[in-house]
Amino acid sequence: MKRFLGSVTLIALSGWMLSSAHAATFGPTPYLSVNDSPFASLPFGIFRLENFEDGLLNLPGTSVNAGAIVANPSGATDSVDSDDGAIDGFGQGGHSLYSNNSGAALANFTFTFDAGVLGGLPVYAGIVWTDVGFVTSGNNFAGPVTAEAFDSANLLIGTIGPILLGGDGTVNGSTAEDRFFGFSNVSGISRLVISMSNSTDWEVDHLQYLILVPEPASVTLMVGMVFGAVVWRRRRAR
Ligand SMILES: [Ca+2]
Ligand SMILES: [Ca+2]
Ligand SMILES: [Ca+2]
Repeated sequence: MKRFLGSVTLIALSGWMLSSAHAATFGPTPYLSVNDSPFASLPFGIFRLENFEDGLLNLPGTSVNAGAIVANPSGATDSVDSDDGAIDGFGQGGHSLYSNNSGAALANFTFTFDAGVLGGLPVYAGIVWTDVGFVTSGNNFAGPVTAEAFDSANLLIGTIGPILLGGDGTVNGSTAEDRFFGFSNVSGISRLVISMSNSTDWEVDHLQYLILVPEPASVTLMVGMVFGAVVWRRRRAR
């Protein structure tokens, strides 16, 4: 897991951005790097990104359905473009999460968030669709993609799609077709699902979420800052 360090210090517990709507959907929108995430630059919360570049899904409190495998760099791998060090129209030099057509053959990736580990459920969560290869209906290298999110009571928060993706007609890692799907929910997102109805040979990347609960180290830092300010004021008062 590669941490998105730029957001670690952005901790403000105000939910003002969420107050205008209890739930919303984001995308599908083009995505070549984390800079294309609508969540990464929000001025509050803790943003976490899983780009699979260490070969693992090891984002805290996050799991995926059995059978999903991380694809290593190869001619057929379709990572988010920037993960191989250059936004150049291709993601073959990065890692992605693959549906394992010859093994588990997944028609969906289901990401589950553990509120106990995270200290609360994400209020924003997203995933990037990057490629499809062989299909069971229609034309190869294209198919309908649907994303859904659910709350802690397993109620549907929202649905995006189905939308036909795969416009490049190849499996050679090209990235112009890659699309971000995301959700927000003020009471939390417990599960994020992305699925294809005509393929078990496809890839996703850049699983991401934002939580409003500070980490213990951050709490310590905040408490330390508040304490320091109180001491400073007392000394100044004398
Ligand atoms: Ca690239
Ligand atoms: Ca990647
Ligand atoms: Ca692609």
